[in-house]
Amino acid sequence: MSLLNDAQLIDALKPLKNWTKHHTRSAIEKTFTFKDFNQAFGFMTQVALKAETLNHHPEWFNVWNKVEVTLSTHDAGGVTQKDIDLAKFMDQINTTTQ
Ligand code: H2B
Repeated sequence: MSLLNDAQLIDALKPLKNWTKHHTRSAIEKTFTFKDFNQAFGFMTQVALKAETLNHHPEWFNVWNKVEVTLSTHDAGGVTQKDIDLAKFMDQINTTTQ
């Protein structure tokens, strides 16, 4: 899977909702805010099952109703279409407004 260059990455982010280039790393990031911990963990559970089928896994940090997600393809050393696809899935199953 090949790395997206800067122009490709900017294009790929356009149809996604509030995903941005990571502030320090070669990655993309988004913070999801849910109603409560159950909603946040339900989201994480759905993503975890999908990640296993894709063999592509998020880096994330959860505190109560917040899930901070970072996506990058470690093997490639940056952002690839795999990250875009997983980000798209997260947006699709997200029940909040972000
Ligand atoms: N997840 C992510 N985000 N990047 C990877 O490069 C990656 C992964 N590689 N999940 C997979 C698993 C790799 O470790 C296995 C061995 O295929």
